[in-house]
Amino acid sequence: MSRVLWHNARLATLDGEQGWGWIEQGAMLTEGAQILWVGEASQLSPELAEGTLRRHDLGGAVVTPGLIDCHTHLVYGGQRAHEFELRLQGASYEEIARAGGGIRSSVAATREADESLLFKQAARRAKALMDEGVCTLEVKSGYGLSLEAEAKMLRVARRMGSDLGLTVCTTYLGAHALPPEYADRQDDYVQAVCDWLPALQAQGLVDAVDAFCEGIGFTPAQTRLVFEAAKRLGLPVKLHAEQLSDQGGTQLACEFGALSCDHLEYLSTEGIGAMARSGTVAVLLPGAYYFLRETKLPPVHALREAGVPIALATDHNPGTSPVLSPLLMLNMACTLFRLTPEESLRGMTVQAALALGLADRGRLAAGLRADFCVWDVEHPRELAYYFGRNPLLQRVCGGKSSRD
Ligand code: DI6
Ligand code: FE
Repeated sequence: MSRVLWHNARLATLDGEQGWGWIEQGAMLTEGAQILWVGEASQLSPELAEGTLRRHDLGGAVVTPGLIDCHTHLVYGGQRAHEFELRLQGASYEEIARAGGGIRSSVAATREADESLLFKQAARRAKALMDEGVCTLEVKSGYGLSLEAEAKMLRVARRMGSDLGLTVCTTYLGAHALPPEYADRQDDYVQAVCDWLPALQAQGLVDAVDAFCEGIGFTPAQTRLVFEAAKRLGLPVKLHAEQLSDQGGTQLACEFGALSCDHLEYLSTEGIGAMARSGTVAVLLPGAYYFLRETKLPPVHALREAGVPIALATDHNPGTSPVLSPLLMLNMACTLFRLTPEESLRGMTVQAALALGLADRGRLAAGLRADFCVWDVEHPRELAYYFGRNPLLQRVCGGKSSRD
């Protein structure tokens, strides 16, 4: 297999518990989709470099691990700019949802859209994320809410993974909202969500299972049934938890060893303790916080103190976070949530990999996937500093450069 040398690079490997993992005069050797060696250029042994087919002089640019967006709802029909206008006139997100808008309006548009259109629209969004350095993307279902429409969404997500040159992890979010045909039959719907899961898994469409545990979503008791169905099939779980209120969903998710709990603005002290004990990642979503003009901050300081890993994601969705800029999320995590630039970059690399249960990426180290970004900056802290500027020079996913 062909070896490629990337040299004259300033590396932020993020390897190690803390710090940037900075290597001022760095080099990296890749072989196919893997990193073979990373270190000081002067330490590269001639034997290892032997047989190198190509050399890329990166001109002193900064290299970081490829970005990982570990929470998105990228596949859906239509858009909801009209609800944005309604909110500007004073309606709340909950009011719009209870009046049959919100998630359910995206469900209607998603059911209507044919698979090729859904793919085309979702691929365009994925490309926007990739243009800012995303190499790995999680995509949730949850706008189909029938077996066939959920399968359609998940197939679109899988196809993005095979056609676009990035890794896509799929998450089944059947328990996102109550579809109209189940009006006043919440428990029957939850049963259906559980019943559909084996078929979806058998089609290879599900990597993890999520639920929207919220006053306007599903109760912890209903969420438990979904998690039990996941557990029976050996699937990992994650949860939309404590976004608009404290339902105690986090403690439940941690009982099931959840990979992550996401949002967490209303997370309690008990919830934090449960996360620390189960090693569950806290995924913070500043885009939704900003777009809903929330004022209750997630308990960042307490999460940090408890040693809970903190990840960041776009939560791209048509209702509460129509953002397609992972770099803006780095900035907002600092300005709104007071993360440090280093924590924010770790949140979209090292910790985001943990939130997806992926051990083969998120840092620059020998043996990991060759997923990395080359940036036109002096120091990686600038990635969180600028907003509205995209300094990406090239993105390499599985050893393949966006420039080739
Ligand atoms: N993620 C979700 O699933 C809900 N909020 C969030 O941050 C709502 C998505 C939507 O309104 O379509
Ligand atoms: Fe979400």
